[in-house]
Amino acid sequence: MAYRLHYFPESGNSYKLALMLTLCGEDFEPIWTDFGGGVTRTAEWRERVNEMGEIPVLEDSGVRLTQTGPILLRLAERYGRFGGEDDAERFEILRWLFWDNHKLTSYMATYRFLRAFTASADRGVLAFLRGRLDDCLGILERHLRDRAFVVGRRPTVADISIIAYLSFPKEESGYDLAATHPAIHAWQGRIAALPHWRAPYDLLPGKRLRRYV
Ligand SMILES: N[C@@H](CCC(=O)N[C@@H](CS)C(=O)NCC(=O)O)C(=O)O
Repeated sequence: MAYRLHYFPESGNSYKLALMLTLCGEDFEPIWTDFGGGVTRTAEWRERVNEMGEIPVLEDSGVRLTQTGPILLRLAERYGRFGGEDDAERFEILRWLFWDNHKLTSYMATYRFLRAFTASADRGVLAFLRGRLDDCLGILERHLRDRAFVVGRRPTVADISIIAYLSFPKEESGYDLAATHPAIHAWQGRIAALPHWRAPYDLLPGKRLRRYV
């Protein structure tokens, strides 16, 4: 398989796919994209690359795929790695992928972007998003208190999806999970110990967005 990943380094959604491919022992060609310069908002990019105007886009032997949830599931099936072993596990993986896309990733991506990568974020908006995130992280912390991974006894694409935005430096997110969320922190250690694991900015190189914090 030949993979090309359209990404920008701060994109946790891109990290989900980069990490999955890397953990599966697969290479990909990184295609740095000028997200900060607004390229994904142009009509031309939306017509040519992704009608949804989003990063990441994974080219899989020339076919452009978007939305990390279904892409992760397809890769899990292709490589026989990080998928569910039975119907109950597959249901749980989907349940947590939907939760991550709708709640944790959505709030964290927006909060971190406003907090760290914009010049003057609205304090009221930041406070609202922080409250939503505190709740999401509390839910994840409770879930991980008595289990090693999000679903079952092995890591799955649910872990890879959920952990992505929690893997960037605490200076960006404003969350010191090692200090405040011990179960999440221990789970991060288990994922980081998987063979081939790499940190986000190792897998997603290139020019960064300007950071304001
Ligand atoms: N659910 C999508 C989320 C993708 C997404 O929101 N990507 C961000 C960058 S990490 C983006 O392109 N945002 C542009 C926008 O929301 O306008 C996925 O899983 O791929």
